[in-house]
Amino acid sequence: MASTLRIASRRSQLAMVQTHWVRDELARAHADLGITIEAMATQGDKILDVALAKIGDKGLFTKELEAQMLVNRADIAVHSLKDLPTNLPEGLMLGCITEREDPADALVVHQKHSDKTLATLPAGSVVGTSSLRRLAQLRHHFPHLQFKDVRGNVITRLQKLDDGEYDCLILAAAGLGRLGLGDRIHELIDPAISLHAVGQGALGIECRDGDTAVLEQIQVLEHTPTARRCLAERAFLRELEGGCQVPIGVNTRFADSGELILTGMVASLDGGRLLRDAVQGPQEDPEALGIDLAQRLRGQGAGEILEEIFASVRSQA
Ligand code: DPM
Repeated sequence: MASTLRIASRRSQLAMVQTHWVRDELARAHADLGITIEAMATQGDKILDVALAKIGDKGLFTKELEAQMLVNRADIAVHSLKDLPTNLPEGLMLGCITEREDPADALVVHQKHSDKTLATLPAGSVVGTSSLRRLAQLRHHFPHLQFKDVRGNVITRLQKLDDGEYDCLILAAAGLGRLGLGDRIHELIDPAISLHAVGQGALGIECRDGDTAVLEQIQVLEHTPTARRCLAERAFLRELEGGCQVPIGVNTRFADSGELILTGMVASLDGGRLLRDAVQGPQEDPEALGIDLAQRLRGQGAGEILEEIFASVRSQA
Protein backbone atom coordinates (compact mmCIF):
# COMPACT_ATOMS: atom_id res chain seq x y z
CA MET A 1 0.00 0.00 0.00
CA ALA A 2 1.50 3.31 -1.04
CA SER A 3 1.31 5.97 1.65
CA THR A 4 2.78 9.33 2.54
CA LEU A 5 4.66 10.39 5.64
CA ARG A 6 4.75 14.12 6.37
CA ILE A 7 7.74 15.41 8.34
CA ALA A 8 7.75 18.73 10.22
CA SER A 9 11.15 20.30 10.76
CA ARG A 10 12.80 23.51 11.81
CA ARG A 11 14.44 25.18 8.88
CA SER A 12 17.89 25.99 10.28
CA GLN A 13 20.75 24.43 8.35
CA LEU A 14 21.44 21.93 11.11
CA ALA A 15 17.76 20.97 11.41
CA MET A 16 17.51 20.43 7.66
CA VAL A 17 20.64 18.24 7.57
CA GLN A 18 19.12 16.11 10.34
CA THR A 19 15.70 15.93 8.70
CA HIS A 20 17.14 15.00 5.32
CA TRP A 21 19.09 12.21 6.98
CA VAL A 22 15.87 10.89 8.57
CA ARG A 23 14.03 11.15 5.26
CA ASP A 24 16.77 9.27 3.39
CA GLU A 25 16.93 6.48 5.99
CA LEU A 26 13.15 6.06 5.94
CA ALA A 27 13.08 6.09 2.13
CA ARG A 28 15.75 3.38 2.06
CA ALA A 29 13.75 1.19 4.45
CA HIS A 30 10.33 1.78 2.85
CA ALA A 31 10.66 1.83 -0.93
CA ASP A 32 7.03 2.77 -1.64
CA LEU A 33 6.65 5.42 1.05
CA GLY A 34 6.18 8.98 -0.20
CA ILE A 35 7.85 11.45 2.16
CA THR A 36 7.31 15.22 2.33
CA ILE A 37 9.03 17.80 4.51
CA GLU A 38 7.46 20.96 5.86
CA ALA A 39 10.10 23.33 7.20
CA MET A 40 9.17 26.18 9.53
CA ALA A 41 10.65 28.61 12.03
CA THR A 42 9.97 28.14 15.73
CA GLN A 43 9.80 30.74 18.50
CA GLY A 44 13.42 29.94 19.34
CA ASP A 45 14.48 30.75 15.78
CA LYS A 46 12.64 34.08 15.79
CA ILE A 47 13.62 35.55 19.16
CA LEU A 48 17.34 36.08 18.68
CA ASP A 49 18.05 39.13 20.80
CA VAL A 50 17.10 37.62 24.17
CA ALA A 51 19.25 35.20 26.15
CA LEU A 52 17.85 31.70 25.88
CA ALA A 53 17.61 31.27 29.64
CA LYS A 54 15.54 34.42 30.05
CA ILE A 55 12.91 33.31 27.56
CA GLY A 56 12.65 30.32 29.84
CA ASP A 57 9.79 28.81 27.89
CA LYS A 58 9.75 25.07 27.49
CA GLY A 59 9.37 23.80 23.95
CA LEU A 60 10.93 26.89 22.43
CA PHE A 61 12.20 24.91 19.45
CA THR A 62 9.41 22.34 19.28
CA LYS A 63 5.93 23.84 19.78
CA GLU A 64 5.20 24.89 16.21
CA LEU A 65 6.21 21.45 14.93
CA GLU A 66 4.02 19.79 17.53
CA ALA A 67 1.05 21.91 16.54
CA GLN A 68 1.35 20.57 12.97
CA MET A 69 1.06 16.99 14.22
CA LEU A 70 -1.83 17.78 16.53
CA VAL A 71 -3.90 19.26 13.66
CA ASN A 72 -2.87 16.33 11.44
CA ARG A 73 -0.84 18.33 8.97
CA ALA A 74 2.35 16.42 9.81
CA ASP A 75 2.96 12.87 11.03
CA ILE A 76 6.37 13.17 12.65
CA ALA A 77 8.70 15.92 13.83
CA VAL A 78 12.49 15.57 13.84
CA HIS A 79 14.25 17.24 16.78
CA SER A 80 17.68 17.41 18.30
CA LEU A 81 16.70 15.30 21.28
CA LYS A 82 18.20 17.81 23.68
CA ASP A 83 15.73 20.45 22.51
CA LEU A 84 12.73 18.23 23.19
CA PRO A 85 11.19 18.85 26.64
CA THR A 86 10.94 15.83 28.93
CA ASN A 87 7.17 16.25 29.21
CA LEU A 88 5.39 16.26 25.85
CA PRO A 89 1.98 17.74 25.04
CA GLU A 90 -1.05 15.49 25.46
CA GLY A 91 -1.54 13.42 22.32
CA LEU A 92 2.12 13.22 21.31
CA MET A 93 4.93 10.82 22.16
CA LEU A 94 8.64 10.28 21.62
CA GLY A 95 8.40 7.62 18.89
CA CYS A 96 12.07 6.75 18.56
CA ILE A 97 15.63 7.80 19.31
CA THR A 98 18.36 7.56 16.67
CA GLU A 99 21.97 6.49 17.10
CA ARG A 100 23.89 9.12 19.00
CA GLU A 101 26.97 10.87 17.68
CA ASP A 102 29.69 11.96 20.10
CA PRO A 103 27.67 13.82 22.76
CA ALA A 104 30.64 15.89 23.97
CA ASP A 105 30.89 19.66 23.92
CA ALA A 106 33.66 21.14 21.80
CA LEU A 107 35.88 24.18 22.15
CA VAL A 108 36.13 26.31 19.00
CA VAL A 109 38.70 29.11 19.11
CA HIS A 110 39.45 32.32 17.26
CA GLN A 111 42.53 31.75 15.12
CA LYS A 112 44.65 33.96 17.39
CA HIS A 113 44.27 31.25 20.05
CA SER A 114 45.11 28.31 17.82
CA ASP A 115 48.04 27.37 20.10
CA LYS A 116 45.87 27.40 23.27
CA THR A 117 43.67 24.88 25.06
CA LEU A 118 40.70 25.52 27.32
CA ALA A 119 43.11 25.31 30.26
CA THR A 120 45.64 27.78 28.81
CA LEU A 121 43.36 30.51 27.42
CA PRO A 122 44.49 33.84 28.92
CA ALA A 123 42.59 35.37 31.85
CA GLY A 124 39.65 37.47 30.68
CA SER A 125 39.17 35.52 27.44
CA VAL A 126 35.55 35.83 26.30
CA VAL A 127 33.72 32.51 25.96
CA GLY A 128 30.54 32.62 23.87
CA THR A 129 27.72 30.43 25.15
CA SER A 130 24.04 30.78 26.05
CA SER A 131 23.99 27.49 27.88
CA LEU A 132 23.68 27.80 31.67
CA ARG A 133 25.07 24.28 31.88
CA ARG A 134 28.27 25.18 30.00
CA LEU A 135 28.53 28.48 31.84
CA ALA A 136 28.27 27.01 35.34
CA GLN A 137 30.69 24.15 34.77
CA LEU A 138 33.33 26.24 33.01
CA ARG A 139 33.07 28.99 35.64
CA HIS A 140 33.59 26.34 38.28
CA HIS A 141 36.82 25.09 36.68
CA PHE A 142 38.07 28.29 35.01
CA PRO A 143 36.97 31.29 37.11
CA HIS A 144 39.42 33.55 35.24
CA LEU A 145 37.44 33.34 31.97
CA GLN A 146 34.59 35.68 30.98
CA PHE A 147 31.30 34.59 29.52
CA LYS A 148 29.08 36.31 26.98
CA ASP A 149 25.74 35.26 25.53
CA VAL A 150 25.65 34.17 21.90
CA ARG A 151 22.49 33.34 19.99
CA GLY A 152 21.68 32.38 16.43
CA ASN A 153 22.45 29.23 14.51
CA VAL A 154 25.84 27.53 14.46
CA ILE A 155 27.05 29.25 11.25
CA THR A 156 26.11 32.72 12.59
CA ARG A 157 27.93 31.99 15.83
CA LEU A 158 31.10 30.93 14.05
CA GLN A 159 30.97 34.15 12.00
CA LYS A 160 30.74 36.20 15.21
CA LEU A 161 33.73 34.31 16.62
CA ASP A 162 35.81 34.86 13.49
CA ASP A 163 34.82 38.56 13.50
CA GLY A 164 36.46 38.87 16.92
CA GLU A 165 33.38 39.23 19.16
CA TYR A 166 34.52 36.22 21.22
CA ASP A 167 37.79 34.44 21.93
CA CYS A 168 36.15 31.05 21.76
CA LEU A 169 32.80 29.27 21.64
CA ILE A 170 31.54 26.08 23.20
CA LEU A 171 29.36 24.10 20.79
CA ALA A 172 28.13 20.54 20.57
CA ALA A 173 30.59 18.41 18.61
CA ALA A 174 27.65 16.58 17.01
CA GLY A 175 26.16 19.71 15.49
CA LEU A 176 29.51 20.81 14.04
CA GLY A 177 30.10 17.34 12.66
CA ARG A 178 26.70 17.11 10.99
CA LEU A 179 27.26 20.48 9.34
CA GLY A 180 30.59 19.30 7.93
CA LEU A 181 32.42 21.69 10.27
CA GLY A 182 34.21 19.06 12.33
CA ASP A 183 37.55 20.69 11.43
CA ARG A 184 36.56 23.66 13.62
CA ILE A 185 36.65 21.43 16.73
CA HIS A 186 39.79 22.57 18.56
CA GLU A 187 39.35 20.38 21.63
CA LEU A 188 36.70 17.95 22.86
CA ILE A 189 35.85 18.95 26.40
CA ASP A 190 36.61 16.26 28.96
CA PRO A 191 33.54 15.06 30.87
CA ALA A 192 35.58 15.55 34.04
CA ILE A 193 35.31 19.30 33.28
CA SER A 194 31.90 19.58 31.64
CA LEU A 195 29.08 17.06 31.34
CA HIS A 196 26.92 17.30 28.22
CA ALA A 197 23.21 18.10 27.99
CA VAL A 198 20.54 15.45 28.34
CA GLY A 199 20.01 13.80 24.95
CA GLN A 200 22.87 15.68 23.27
CA GLY A 201 24.02 14.16 19.99
CA ALA A 202 20.90 12.06 19.35
CA LEU A 203 17.77 12.85 17.33
CA GLY A 204 14.31 12.34 18.75
CA ILE A 205 11.39 11.61 16.47
CA GLU A 206 8.08 12.70 17.88
CA CYS A 207 4.73 11.44 16.61
CA ARG A 208 1.07 11.22 17.62
CA ASP A 209 0.54 9.05 20.65
CA GLY A 210 -0.48 5.56 19.57
CA ASP A 211 -0.14 6.20 15.81
CA THR A 212 0.84 2.57 15.22
CA ALA A 213 1.30 2.84 11.45
CA VAL A 214 3.80 5.67 11.87
CA LEU A 215 5.47 4.06 14.88
CA GLU A 216 6.09 0.97 12.77
CA GLN A 217 7.54 3.04 9.93
CA ILE A 218 10.00 4.89 12.15
CA GLN A 219 11.14 1.88 14.21
CA VAL A 220 13.97 1.29 11.71
CA LEU A 221 15.60 4.44 13.09
CA GLU A 222 15.56 3.35 16.72
CA HIS A 223 19.00 2.63 18.23
CA THR A 224 18.43 0.71 21.44
CA PRO A 225 21.71 1.49 23.27
CA THR A 226 21.29 5.21 22.56
CA ALA A 227 17.63 5.07 23.55
CA ARG A 228 18.47 3.47 26.89
CA ARG A 229 21.14 6.04 27.65
CA CYS A 230 18.88 8.92 26.67
CA LEU A 231 15.85 7.59 28.55
CA ALA A 232 17.97 7.42 31.71
CA GLU A 233 19.18 10.99 31.09
CA ARG A 234 15.67 12.28 30.38
CA ALA A 235 14.23 10.62 33.49
CA PHE A 236 16.98 12.31 35.54
CA LEU A 237 16.11 15.74 34.11
CA ARG A 238 12.36 15.20 34.39
CA GLU A 239 12.65 14.12 38.00
CA LEU A 240 14.79 17.16 38.84
CA GLU A 241 13.15 19.87 36.81
CA GLY A 242 11.72 19.04 33.40
CA GLY A 243 13.06 21.88 31.26
CA CYS A 244 16.19 22.31 29.22
CA GLN A 245 17.56 25.68 30.34
CA VAL A 246 19.11 24.64 33.63
CA PRO A 247 22.71 23.93 34.66
CA ILE A 248 22.17 20.18 34.60
CA GLY A 249 24.63 17.89 32.82
CA VAL A 250 24.97 14.15 32.32
CA ASN A 251 27.11 11.37 30.98
CA THR A 252 26.12 7.76 30.32
CA ARG A 253 28.13 4.70 29.44
CA PHE A 254 27.85 0.93 29.59
CA ALA A 255 29.99 -0.96 32.10
CA ASP A 256 31.73 -4.16 30.96
CA SER A 257 28.98 -6.07 32.77
CA GLY A 258 26.44 -4.44 30.44
CA GLU A 259 25.00 -2.31 33.21
CA LEU A 260 24.32 1.34 32.51
CA ILE A 261 26.27 4.02 34.38
CA LEU A 262 24.64 7.44 34.64
CA THR A 263 26.61 10.43 35.94
CA GLY A 264 24.81 13.71 36.60
CA MET A 265 25.52 17.16 37.92
CA VAL A 266 23.63 20.24 39.07
CA ALA A 267 25.46 23.54 39.55
CA SER A 268 24.75 27.07 40.72
CA LEU A 269 25.05 29.74 38.01
CA ASP A 270 28.31 31.12 39.39
CA GLY A 271 29.76 27.62 39.47
CA GLY A 272 30.37 28.04 43.19
CA ARG A 273 28.36 24.98 44.11
CA LEU A 274 28.50 21.90 41.94
CA LEU A 275 26.95 18.58 42.89
CA ARG A 276 27.91 15.48 40.98
CA ASP A 277 27.14 11.81 41.55
CA ALA A 278 26.72 8.57 39.60
CA VAL A 279 24.55 5.46 39.70
CA GLN A 280 24.80 2.08 38.01
CA GLY A 281 22.09 -0.46 37.29
CA PRO A 282 20.38 -2.71 34.72
CA GLN A 283 20.11 -1.08 31.30
CA GLU A 284 16.66 -2.60 30.81
CA ASP A 285 15.20 -0.09 33.29
CA PRO A 286 16.96 3.17 32.40
CA GLU A 287 14.30 5.45 33.85
CA ALA A 288 14.72 3.97 37.32
CA LEU A 289 18.39 4.97 37.17
CA GLY A 290 17.55 8.53 36.22
CA ILE A 291 15.04 8.84 39.04
CA ASP A 292 17.46 7.30 41.53
CA LEU A 293 20.23 9.75 40.63
CA ALA A 294 17.88 12.74 40.76
CA GLN A 295 16.75 11.74 44.24
CA ARG A 296 20.33 11.33 45.41
CA LEU A 297 21.27 14.79 44.18
CA ARG A 298 18.15 16.24 45.78
CA GLY A 299 19.30 14.71 49.03
CA GLN A 300 22.57 16.62 48.58
CA GLY A 301 20.83 19.98 48.02
CA ALA A 302 20.08 20.09 44.26
CA GLY A 303 16.55 21.34 44.93
CA GLU A 304 17.83 24.48 46.66
CA ILE A 305 20.31 25.23 43.89
CA LEU A 306 17.59 24.92 41.25
CA GLU A 307 15.11 27.02 43.25
CA GLU A 308 17.67 29.81 43.47
CA ILE A 309 18.23 29.70 39.71
CA PHE A 310 14.52 29.80 38.88
CA ALA A 311 14.11 32.78 41.21
CA SER A 312 17.00 34.69 39.62
CA VAL A 313 15.87 33.94 36.04
CA ARG A 314 12.30 35.04 36.95
CA SER A 315 13.52 38.30 38.46
CA GLN A 316 15.55 39.13 35.34
CA ALA A 317 12.79 38.29 32.89
C1 DPM B 1 19.88 23.35 24.33
C2 DPM B 1 21.04 24.01 24.75
C3 DPM B 1 21.67 24.50 23.59
C4 DPM B 1 20.87 24.09 22.48
C5 DPM B 1 21.48 24.14 26.18
C6 DPM B 1 22.67 23.27 26.56
C7 DPM B 1 22.95 25.25 23.53
C8 DPM B 1 22.77 26.73 23.67
C9 DPM B 1 24.06 27.48 23.56
C10 DPM B 1 18.88 22.68 25.15
N1 DPM B 1 19.78 23.44 22.96
O1 DPM B 1 23.26 22.54 25.75
O2 DPM B 1 23.07 23.32 27.74
O3 DPM B 1 25.16 26.89 23.49
O4 DPM B 1 24.03 28.71 23.54
C11 DPM B 1 21.36 23.03 20.23
C12 DPM B 1 22.53 22.62 19.52
C13 DPM B 1 22.28 21.32 19.04
C14 DPM B 1 20.98 21.01 19.40
C15 DPM B 1 23.76 23.42 19.33
C16 DPM B 1 24.83 23.25 20.37
C17 DPM B 1 23.18 20.42 18.20
C18 DPM B 1 23.69 19.20 18.95
C19 DPM B 1 22.67 18.10 19.19
C20 DPM B 1 21.10 24.34 20.98
N2 DPM B 1 20.43 22.06 20.10
O5 DPM B 1 24.60 22.80 21.51
O6 DPM B 1 25.99 23.59 20.04
O7 DPM B 1 21.87 17.78 18.30
O8 DPM B 1 22.71 17.54 20.28
